[in-house]
Amino acid sequence: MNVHSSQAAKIKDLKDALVVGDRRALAKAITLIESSRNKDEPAATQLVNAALPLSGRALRIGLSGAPGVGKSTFVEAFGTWLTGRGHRVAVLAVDPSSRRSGGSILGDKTRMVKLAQDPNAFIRPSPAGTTLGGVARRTRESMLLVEAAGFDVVLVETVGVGQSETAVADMVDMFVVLVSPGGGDELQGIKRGIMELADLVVVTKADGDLLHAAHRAGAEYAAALHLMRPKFEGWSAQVRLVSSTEGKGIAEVWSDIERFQTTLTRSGAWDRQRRDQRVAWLQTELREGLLATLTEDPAISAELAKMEAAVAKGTLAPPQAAKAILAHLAAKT
Ligand SMILES: Nc1nc2c(ncn2[C@@H]2O[C@H](COP(=O)(O)OP(=O)(O)OP(=O)(O)O)[C@@H](O)[C@H]2O)c(=O)[nH]1
Ligand SMILES: [Mg+2]
Repeated sequence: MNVHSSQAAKIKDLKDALVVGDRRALAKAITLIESSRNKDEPAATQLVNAALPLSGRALRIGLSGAPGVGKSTFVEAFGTWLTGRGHRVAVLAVDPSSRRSGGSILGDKTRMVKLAQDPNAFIRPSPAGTTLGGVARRTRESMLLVEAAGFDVVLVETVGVGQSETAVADMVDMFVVLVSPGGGDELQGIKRGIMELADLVVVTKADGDLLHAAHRAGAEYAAALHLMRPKFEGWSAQVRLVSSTEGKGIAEVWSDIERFQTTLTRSGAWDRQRRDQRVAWLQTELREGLLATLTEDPAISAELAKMEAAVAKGTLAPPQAAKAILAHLAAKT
């Protein structure tokens, strides 16, 4: 057997094992696609390809919110509620800011004690990475793997910083923004762009002393959302009050999600969004691949540096420079 076919056999074994619910195989498969080593890339690509026909049947939900808003506690409450109803829940994260070498995972695990031990749940912290693009790409691929492994609800969590919300919104069916009962002040601080991505807003910690504030914040968010153009025809973003610690509002969140799915499925927006996301993913890969090719080829990257210098000085127009570099690329192939 040559090297290629033995590798193909290994990938097939790995895929077969994860499909029948072997958690270690799933973890190993994700580790493989997260590997940034060039030599693992062909195997990783094969694996994602093998998983693709078995993926796509899960409900993909993005969760975003500022640090401390209660994301992990919500995932614990919502996730265990779902597994209690027969769902299999995978939790993935996109967090380019952290190296995730210990501290944060530990923090998450202490907030998700039950879910972390639940045989019907799978929790995977954010892959390490320097660029958001790299982290997001690996999370997208992991999503296909957990779906192939039979998880029917995928929660993708991100901290509300920078561009990570957009990256997550681009890979999920429904985007949920978590906000704290801080109300007015916080509303000012939250970037409008994030609220525009929201299909559902969850006001967390709606319990005890914070209950009143949560109601007030809920009304303010509802008023603010009312002024925004709906993302999808027939669906305006809802606001839900939730107490993860008391388990209140969890069932309502799920019924919102189900109504969202029904509404979008009926209008065709559900499939359209999935299709658009697949094409956008291809375009992202192409863009990144092209850039990598440009910088990896010594001759072209030298040319690129020269062009950049000329563009920086203002002696060469950027479109002209781009054309010249593309001509080099075309000559190469
Ligand atoms: N009263 C109350 N406190 C909550 C609730 N949910 C979370 N908290 C508290 O809020 C704090 C932050 O909760 P986390 O779940 O760790 O928040 P997070 O958004 O995951 O935070 P990061 O991972 O740091 O971004 C903790 O002290 C929780 O106990 C809730 O429903 N009610
Ligand atoms: Mg957390």
